[in-house]
Parts: sequence; C-alpha cells; structure tokens
Amino acid sequence: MILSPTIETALNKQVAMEAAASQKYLAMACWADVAGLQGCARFLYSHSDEERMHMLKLVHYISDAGGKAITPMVEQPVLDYENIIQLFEKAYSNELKVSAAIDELVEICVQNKDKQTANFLQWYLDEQHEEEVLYRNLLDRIRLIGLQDRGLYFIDKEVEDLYSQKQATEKKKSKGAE
Ligand code: OFO
Repeated sequence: MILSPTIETALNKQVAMEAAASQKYLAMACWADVAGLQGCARFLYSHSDEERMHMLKLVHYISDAGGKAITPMVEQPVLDYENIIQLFEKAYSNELKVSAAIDELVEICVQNKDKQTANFLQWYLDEQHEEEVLYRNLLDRIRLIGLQDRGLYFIDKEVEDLYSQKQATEKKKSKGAE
C-alpha cells in the first residue's frame, strides 16, 4: 500500500505532535525532579518515553507504507509550573488536544478512503482514551489531597503507586505477547 500525499502529511503532523508531547513530559519530569517529587518524576520520565514510542510507531508506519517520515524540529517546552496540580492540569489538557488531533486524523483517512491507516490509528484512539481517563482520575485524586500540610508527600506517593501499577500492567502485557 502506498500512502497518499494528504495522508503522509497528516501522519507527519502527528509525528511532530507526539515528539512535542515527549518533550513536554520530559520537561515536567525535570521540574518534578528538582522539586523533590521523585514519584512524580519517575512517572513523567516514563510517560515521556511512551510518547516517543508513539512517535516511532508512526515513523515506522509511514516508512513501511513507502512514505518519508519527517523528523520534527525540537521546540522548547514550558519549563516551570506553579505547583504539581497545575502541572497535571497541563498534562491533562495536552492529552485532550492530542485526542482531538487523532480524531481529526481518522476523519481525514475516512474522507480519503484510506481504511488501512484508519485501522492502524485505532490503537491511538484506544491509547488516548486510556490516557485521558488516567489523567482525569489522577487530577481528581490530587485535587482532593490538596497542597496543604503533607499534601505534597501524599500526592507524590499517589503518583508513585500509579507508576508502579502501570509498570506491572505493562510487564503483564508484554509477557502475554511473548
Ligand atoms: Fe501519544 O499518547 Fe498521549 O499524548
């Protein structure tokens, strides 16, 4: 199958968006690291890696379909946050933007009758759904804990636990795939 120029351009736009997401999470992880929030940092570093994996999946798809994947320019992400709640609010709103972009991409595939790419993008639709739920639930919990008293300690612990659960689920998934 050969990609149409329209689909190739649209997929490359998504490559850039996933790369930018990876950079944003990396900057968030560095901020959390400096703030002494080790659980949050671990979670965010690993999410940055995930976004890079999302980018690479698209790059390989474009190449395998005879197109040319474009390595995007690296933009400076936001480096500082007022506090950890604001950071996760930004992360959540970023996920909503990525979801909207994937929806639009699927729509372009449908309009251009590219069923194969629309089918490939199903994985991204599912992934975005998971990430939206994860960040929405996380935000609810950390808002509930709040920043007062030992709030930061408990927020960091909450995120660390979430990170460990995610790692365990990934391990199970990859064992199942062996
Ligand atoms: Fe790429 O999954 Fe979120 O943004």
